Amino acid sequence: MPSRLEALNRWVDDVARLTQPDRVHWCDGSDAEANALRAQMLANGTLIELNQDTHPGCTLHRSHPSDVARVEHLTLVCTKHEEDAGPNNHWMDPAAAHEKIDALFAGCMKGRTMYVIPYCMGPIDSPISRCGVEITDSPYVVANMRVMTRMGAPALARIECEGSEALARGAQPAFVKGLHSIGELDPERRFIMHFPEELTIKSYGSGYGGNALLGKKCHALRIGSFQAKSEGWLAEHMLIVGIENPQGETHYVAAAFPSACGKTNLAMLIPPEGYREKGWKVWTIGDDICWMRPGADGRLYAINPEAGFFGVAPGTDKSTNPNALASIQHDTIFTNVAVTADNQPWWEGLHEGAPATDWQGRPYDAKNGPAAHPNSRFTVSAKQAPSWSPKAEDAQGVPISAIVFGGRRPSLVPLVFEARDWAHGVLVGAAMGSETTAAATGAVGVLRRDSMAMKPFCGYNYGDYFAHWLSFDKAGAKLPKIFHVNWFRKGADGKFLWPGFGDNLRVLEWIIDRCDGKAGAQETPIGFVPRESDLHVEGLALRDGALDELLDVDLDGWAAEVEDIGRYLDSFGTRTPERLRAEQRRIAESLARENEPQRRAVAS
Ligand code: GTP
Ligand code: SPV
Ligand code: MN
Repeated sequence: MPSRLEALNRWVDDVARLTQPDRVHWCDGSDAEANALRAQMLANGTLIELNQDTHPGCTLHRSHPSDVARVEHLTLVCTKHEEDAGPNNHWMDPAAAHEKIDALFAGCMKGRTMYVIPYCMGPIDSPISRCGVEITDSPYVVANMRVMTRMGAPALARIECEGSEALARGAQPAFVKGLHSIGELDPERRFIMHFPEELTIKSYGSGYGGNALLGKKCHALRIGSFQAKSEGWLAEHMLIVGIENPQGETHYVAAAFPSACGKTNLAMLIPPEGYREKGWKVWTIGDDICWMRPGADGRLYAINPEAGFFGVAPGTDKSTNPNALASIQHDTIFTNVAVTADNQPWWEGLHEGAPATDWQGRPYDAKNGPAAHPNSRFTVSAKQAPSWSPKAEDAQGVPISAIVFGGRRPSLVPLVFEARDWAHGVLVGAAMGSETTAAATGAVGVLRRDSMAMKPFCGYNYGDYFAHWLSFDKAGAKLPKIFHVNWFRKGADGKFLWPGFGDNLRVLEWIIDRCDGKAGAQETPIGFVPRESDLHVEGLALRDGALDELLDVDLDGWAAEVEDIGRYLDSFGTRTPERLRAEQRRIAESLARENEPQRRAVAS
């Protein structure tokens, strides 16, 4: 069923000529197609059937042991001018990049089937949604894209319709073109190249997650952020969650945390018992990516461009994320988890069962490290989450009341604080830092700046990106308030001070009440911080002094932090907006003023 759109057929023909597959298959997204692919993958070992009595429809995929996470050092942004990619990206000249990667693609699909996957990111009828086509030689990618995106015939129809409209206007069809091959899975020849000016992605040599499911990070964030800048919207690495209070009012919150820092968990949070009894409910709109734009009333409206969750398995348990655990009991693809003796999926942090076979298929032996890979994942349709919101299918999106930034900060950064205004909030997002996690290859636990949790995903110069964020502050705008949270503060004993998970609702409640002008706070140089009495923590088992520590603003520590933030802003040179530098100076001066009386007191 090739397309009626000539530009699409021509590109598919060109790719087939380059990669030389034995067959070309256009994916229609039907059940019959999915079942046939699944049978084929079970037969050749790409998928392994899990216990069908306990986990009907569930399968396991073991990726190549060297191919288990995103590879940031081989992820490139290829803009005409190097400064447009910025120091936050690895850059290559577009012509050189095409030449280099096309040489790898040449003949790489011989003996394989080439799948053409038309997909839509976002509800199929939403004006905020955008379409793409991924060409891949991996049936595992097809199976995942079917869960993660609106894939198949309806997406193709939208691409054709938009393409004809564009041609009628004298413009070119504007779907995103993604070309992917697992190649020979050689880590030395593993490139993920983005050509934002051409709406093109080329990924070679990986079959894993964000490297291979091109609708996700490559399209919805790297190409998406670039499109968003030129069209006046935002493509962000954020969850979207609805918090319904006992009065039945729902506030929507968008939160940016780096990879493996708690987005899926917060998006599916179950309120603590006392809150549940009073009638609090939590609704999931999205767990990883948020596209938002100003509506006619000046508020920001958000959609989740994805249709499924590609979630971190380790740590998912009844006690931490019961909604996620309930979602993945059937019709789920597991990648790189361990299995129990009776063939059920297993990972570290799951309290039921014990591992018999590790993620590489070896008999489990603690000497080999964790049974499940720390970045092992589940792929599941969002519809399977008990907390899935009907509003997630709304073409107009949901209005955002608060934007939250956060990362893994073992020290210094309080549990929560509120920015004074939008410009201060943009600085708070730009200055975000977090310890690295297993979601990308490389060292784990190293503190790095990760502005708006977009370091690996911003498809252009961070300086321009900060300016784009600031540009939303204009007449008539009713922007969300901006906050920063830190669930990962540790005490002297190295243990987390805050219980996290469901109890994070206590912090969200304060955030929402601040938006409604109903909660108190103390003004400090870094923003508004709740006093102990402003948070509802009755009955919560916190260690002695923990809350005091969690809400403390260490002026000396912050003075050093803000100085470092200044150096970080300087690293983007003249692209960093002056407004942001002024904000940084304002906070540095305010910290110095606050410190002054203390210093004098110590001296006398
Ligand atoms: P990506 O899919 O990589 O973007 O990750 P994510 O941000 O969705 O992270 P996720 O919610 O999957 O959490 C990753 C890890 O952090 C899991 O092992 C969780 O158990 C743990 N985690 C999540 N929320 C909390 C929290 O509130 N406190 C603590 N201590 N750990 C948490
Ligand atoms: C992340 O790393 O932020 C993820 C997983 O959400 S991946 O799709 O592999 O990028
Ligand atoms: Mn993510």
